[in-house]
Amino acid sequence: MTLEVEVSKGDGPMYEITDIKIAASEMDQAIADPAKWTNAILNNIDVEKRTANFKHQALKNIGMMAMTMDFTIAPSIDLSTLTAGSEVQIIVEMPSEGVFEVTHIRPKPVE
Ligand SMILES: [Cu+2]
Repeated sequence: MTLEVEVSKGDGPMYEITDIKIAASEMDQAIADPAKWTNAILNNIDVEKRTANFKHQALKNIGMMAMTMDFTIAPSIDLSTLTAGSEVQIIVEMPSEGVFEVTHIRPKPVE
């Protein structure tokens, strides 16, 4: 991870860090592409199994038609931020044959 740090000279002898941000990585650029995201409804969450059931629209990157199914949830996603019944957008990847993992999830943007 690359950090960008903004430093300013204060009134006295001290320098002050006035801003820190994470430099845009390739993944950040990928998730900025609206075509990567698929609309879905989060039906329910199984916290113990780290799976969730979604009604999802077609997932072009893995060649899957629209349906309702369970997905594993990537370890980077905090399950406490998810709300059953909410309209969301997801990015799904297939790390191995037959394994479907939600790698990113966000609330559906207001149109
Ligand atoms: Cu599916």
